[in-house]
Amino acid sequence: MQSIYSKIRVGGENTNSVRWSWFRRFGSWKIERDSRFKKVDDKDTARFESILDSRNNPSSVLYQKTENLSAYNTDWLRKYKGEAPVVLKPKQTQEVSALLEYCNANNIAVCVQGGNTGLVGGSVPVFDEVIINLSRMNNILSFDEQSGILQCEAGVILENADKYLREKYTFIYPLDLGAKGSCQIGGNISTNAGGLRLLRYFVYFFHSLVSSLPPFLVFLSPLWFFFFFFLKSINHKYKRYGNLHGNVMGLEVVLANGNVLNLQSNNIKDNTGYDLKHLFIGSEGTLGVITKASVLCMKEPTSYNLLFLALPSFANALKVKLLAKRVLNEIISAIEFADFQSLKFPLTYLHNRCSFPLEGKYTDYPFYMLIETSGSNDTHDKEKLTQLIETLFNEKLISAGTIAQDMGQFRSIWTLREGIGPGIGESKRACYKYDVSLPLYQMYDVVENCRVRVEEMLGHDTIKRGEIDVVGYGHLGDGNLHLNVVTPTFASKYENVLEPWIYDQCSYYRGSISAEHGLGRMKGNMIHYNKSALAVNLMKNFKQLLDPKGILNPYKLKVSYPKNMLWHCFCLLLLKSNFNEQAVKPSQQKLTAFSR
Ligand code: FAD
Ligand code: 2HG
Ligand code: ZN
Repeated sequence: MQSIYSKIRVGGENTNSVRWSWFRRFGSWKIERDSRFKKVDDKDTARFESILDSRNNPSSVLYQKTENLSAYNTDWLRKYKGEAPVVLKPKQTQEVSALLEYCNANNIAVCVQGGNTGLVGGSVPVFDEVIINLSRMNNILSFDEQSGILQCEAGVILENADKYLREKYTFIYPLDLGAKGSCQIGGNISTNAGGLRLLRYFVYFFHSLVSSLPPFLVFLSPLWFFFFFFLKSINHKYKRYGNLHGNVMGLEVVLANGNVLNLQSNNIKDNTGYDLKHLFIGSEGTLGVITKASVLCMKEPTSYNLLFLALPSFANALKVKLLAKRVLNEIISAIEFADFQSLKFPLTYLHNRCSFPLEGKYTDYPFYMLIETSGSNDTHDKEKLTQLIETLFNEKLISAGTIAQDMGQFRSIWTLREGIGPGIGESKRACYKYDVSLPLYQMYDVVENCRVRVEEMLGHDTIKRGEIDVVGYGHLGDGNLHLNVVTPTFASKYENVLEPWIYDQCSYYRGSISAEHGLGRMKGNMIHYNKSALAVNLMKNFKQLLDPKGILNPYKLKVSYPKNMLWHCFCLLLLKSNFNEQAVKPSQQKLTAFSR
């Protein structure tokens, strides 16, 4: 049994992390069904059937009694299972509105579901919440070539939106991710999904008023000041690299009480009042159901290039990234990295879909990078790439490399990278996924620390024997690491070794415990690792305002403190001291990282 005072065993002692472990063990609470929520009965199902006109649309209401609902009740990782007795599939906004109005009036808890590709258990019920699944709301409504704004329903699958834009207008959707064939536009917006292409296609979205707002104003305390404070914190977090906050121009959202909030817009610029749509981007189905979206899309580049590089060390990857940004600058559209342990999975389990693009054995090189450029003049782009490759070889930063010769190779290399998660899935083992933001200089240290910890806690050679794999890959351009720990099964003996240790590491390095996948059920009550007590309290106020009965995605992304006030005050003190004292000196760490 691990001590409650478990410390970061590798990577330095950190008293703050000790506090966090302590907080988590005693401050977290076991999830129990909230007895305020009604269990669905025949009267409720009769109402659902009438709202969705199920007699004429038989697939709009599905029952556990008569159908196998396990695909809706189980998440992509097969880690979380809910028990929704019924799945509701509305076709239009008015139906979503009527369903929510009824559920709210009758205290029926709801789980909002898009493509169910989420990786933090947010898209499946925890207990018997009814599922509102958006897959039938899949119409593309309009596209304006002049503004580049696409309007569509929330259930449109990402790949379909992108295909439509490419084939009809030679435009592209500004987001790309491995789950594109199943995930939906609404789900992407609700999770504020990152992905492979956002490095480049984003728009700065807040003006200086917000970033210069003095924090002390919040103490004047009306809600709108809190709102500004909230926006300010988003602005800080996403200053440099892209996310959907920059590309979503408008939304239609159905609130918990059934009111339809129309925040749709065909304008790129619109400074009329508070920009409420940002509240719903990344809110993981807890503040409203997104039913429509207006998204700013880009003209399709006419020149694509992809470099695949092999490197001897992660430190070199960081140097390559800097050089690439200098030499390629405006044409870079993605910078990804993967260690060789990651690539083993797609190469072993998806070998019919991807192959290794370099000569020799893939295990010869510890790290790989993908650098994609997209532009409008292939000769110009290739010249820049040639210049970069020469510099990389001259400075001995890379061991080998190749450039995709045609679109076939281009796709095959991307499949190798996008296939890491699905490859792990195909191995039929369990996978603990940690999607974290870290300062780049420390990013791979955390993977190495994790290997040491696994060996220390679960027995030496656990990794060598292949019982456990610890792999690291991710969006280097965005400072986003995917640490995946592949184990034989999901079991507390593994989870206790990894959590809260990994979150403590993020805290220690001042990273984020969720870079792009959200908090969901997995990290629902761990928001305190990254947000101050004041910010969490403000979020709680918004939740209360928009969903006073808490029917939307309960038990996830929790923004409340334990009910006991004394405990609450204690937590606040604990958190406050954690935030003030958590001083890791980046400059020193930078030196350590490079002296190895
Ligand atoms: P779901 O999984 O159904 O739902 C996710 C959350 O959003 C839930 O909390 C749900 O309640 C809420 N939600 C869904 N639809 C709505 C709606 N209309 N209104 C309100 N709330 C809603 N994520 C990344 O960020 N970057 C990646 O590169 C990436 N790659 C992935 C690769 C693979 C192979 C897989 C399986 C997943 C990947 N993901 C990635 C995670 C996931 O695909 C994204 O989080 C995606 O945005 C989820 O969309 P979805 O439609 O499947 O939503
Ligand atoms: C990716 O970048 C996705 O491939 C999935 O965000 C990451 O499966 C994961 O851990
Ligand atoms: Zn990712």
